[in-house]
Amino acid sequence: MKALEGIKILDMTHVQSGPTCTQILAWFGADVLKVERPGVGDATRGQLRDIPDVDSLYFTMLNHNKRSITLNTKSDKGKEIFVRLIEECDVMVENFAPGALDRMGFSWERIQEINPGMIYASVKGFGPGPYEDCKVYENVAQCAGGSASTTGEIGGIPMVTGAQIGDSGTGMHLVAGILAALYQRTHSGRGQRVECAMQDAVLNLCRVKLRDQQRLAHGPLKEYSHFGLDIPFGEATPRAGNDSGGGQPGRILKCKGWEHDPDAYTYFITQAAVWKNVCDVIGRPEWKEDPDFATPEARLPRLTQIFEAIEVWTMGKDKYEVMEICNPLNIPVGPILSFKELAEEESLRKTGTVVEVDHPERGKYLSVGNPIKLSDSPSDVERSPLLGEHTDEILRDVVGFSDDEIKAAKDEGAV
Ligand code: CAO
Repeated sequence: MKALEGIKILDMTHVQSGPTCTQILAWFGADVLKVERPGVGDATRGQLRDIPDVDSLYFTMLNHNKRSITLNTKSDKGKEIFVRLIEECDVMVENFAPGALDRMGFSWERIQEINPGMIYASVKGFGPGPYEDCKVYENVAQCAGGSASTTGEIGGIPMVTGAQIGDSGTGMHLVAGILAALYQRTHSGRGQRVECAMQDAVLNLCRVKLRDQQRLAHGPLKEYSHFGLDIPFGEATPRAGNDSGGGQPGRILKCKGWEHDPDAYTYFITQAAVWKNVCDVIGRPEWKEDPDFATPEARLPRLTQIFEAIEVWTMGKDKYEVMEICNPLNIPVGPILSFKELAEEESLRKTGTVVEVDHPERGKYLSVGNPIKLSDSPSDVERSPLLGEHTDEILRDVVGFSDDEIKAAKDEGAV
């Protein structure tokens, strides 16, 4: 048995945020029925294609372990089938533009009438307020959720980050809400509405920046590079390059080969508890007792000088050597790994975090498997469905249609 075996998900999601959520639920063992418009499907099937007429990697990497049914939920017959699916499913997940499901005739009130046990989960760009009707994509959420204003070089323009915190980040938040609602339903017997706004999810992931915003009222943020460089703080949490977001100062430093390898860098944290080890490793034993360097407080105005000295040492080692030397000394460091290196990393293949999947039309490709490991419910990654691949099967097994009814639905263009 898988953790969510027996749970049926009516998957009305598209693009990235919603599909991330339902893919995790599928990996936990839920039966995810992805509803797609006949002849069209999820827009990402055709976006950023690397092979002509084949489902894109964008689609395949976000829709593993799901079944696909095509259904025109705006036609009369399609609505009738949709009602049957709502009756049969435990959770419905959607990330359409605000109001799209209401316009189809399926408001939350109507869904509750059809199935009082239904958990109805939505991603929207913004929660209730001035922007609630806006359509939102990843980078808009990163900007509106505080990430962009706090990411980038000191004095530089706001930057978005490669981590899809707006889309996949919100999808992961929604997973947590759905699982909590499923658990509450075991006591209450009732479904409920689960809502997650992309702005809120990004803001949650940037929680420490709101911490710093409030600390600013009480003086400079001494762990930021600005402090040692005498750069004045403004009214808001600033962009801070690669400064550590926590209480232990850290920076990205060059390693051997940086001149020709764009990823020959390491993150290096001057953890207070192992400061003496840092001094020994970089060949500055005198800093262990020097009052200008011996305590974390004394080091704060001198962080740039300190990291420059550490970088002289890291530039003589490759990023893996830095890791091998520092790890036994409990000095936290991390090599900057490229996607080429991650794709080839054997340990990630062994844990199923990076998997090779076979697809009937595109052949073999790499994907990221389930990053959440359950000891009693391992995740096997199965390829994404072709558009409408399981329409007949779902109409028969879930909706309860006979072969004649399936044919009639097809003739009407409902599926
Ligand atoms: N049968 C019939 N109609 C269908 C259908 C089906 N199976 N599936 C979808 N549709 C219809 C919708 O009802 C909608 O119609 P109306 O505009 O008439 O209501 C229409 O298709 C398009 O839906 P949409 O407006 O959601 O799609 P879009 O491409 O214009 O916008 C997006 C995309 C992502 C900006 C928007 O869906 C959105 O803001 N979603 C919420 C935030 C979000 O998740 N953003 C992340 C996107 S990346 O993960």
